[in-house]
Amino acid sequence: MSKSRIWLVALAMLPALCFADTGKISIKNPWARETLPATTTGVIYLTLENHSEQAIAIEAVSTPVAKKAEVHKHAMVNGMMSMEKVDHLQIAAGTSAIFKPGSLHLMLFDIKQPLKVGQSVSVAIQLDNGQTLSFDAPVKPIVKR
Ligand SMILES: [Cu+2]
Repeated sequence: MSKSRIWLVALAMLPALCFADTGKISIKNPWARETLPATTTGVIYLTLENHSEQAIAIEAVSTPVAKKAEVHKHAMVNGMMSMEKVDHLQIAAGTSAIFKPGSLHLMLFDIKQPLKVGQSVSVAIQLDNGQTLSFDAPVKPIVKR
């Protein structure tokens, strides 16, 4: 391969590199927990990685399967495990927010129909930097812990 040809190949790869650069915030392993027929709330777990050099915050969460979605965390209140809404969850530069059972989760209210294994839920997370992260969370069975 001549030198000029190598250079051309390098140029051709540039757009791909630029694309990777905009993907500094990534979603890993999203999943929604299967719901029982009579329940109207659901939960979604995922890992949100902030590979950028700026802190980000979650402004809003939405999904077509529920009327409302919020960031929640579990907390001990007077010796009782409860959960509360987290406004503007901050994710520092170079860190991840791990949403998992017993910890942070995306809470869905007034789901329109039960979430069944095999389906997937589309979710949009709006960040304070103007970016919206859209992804599909496959529904997985309720795991006994
Ligand atoms: Cu919750």
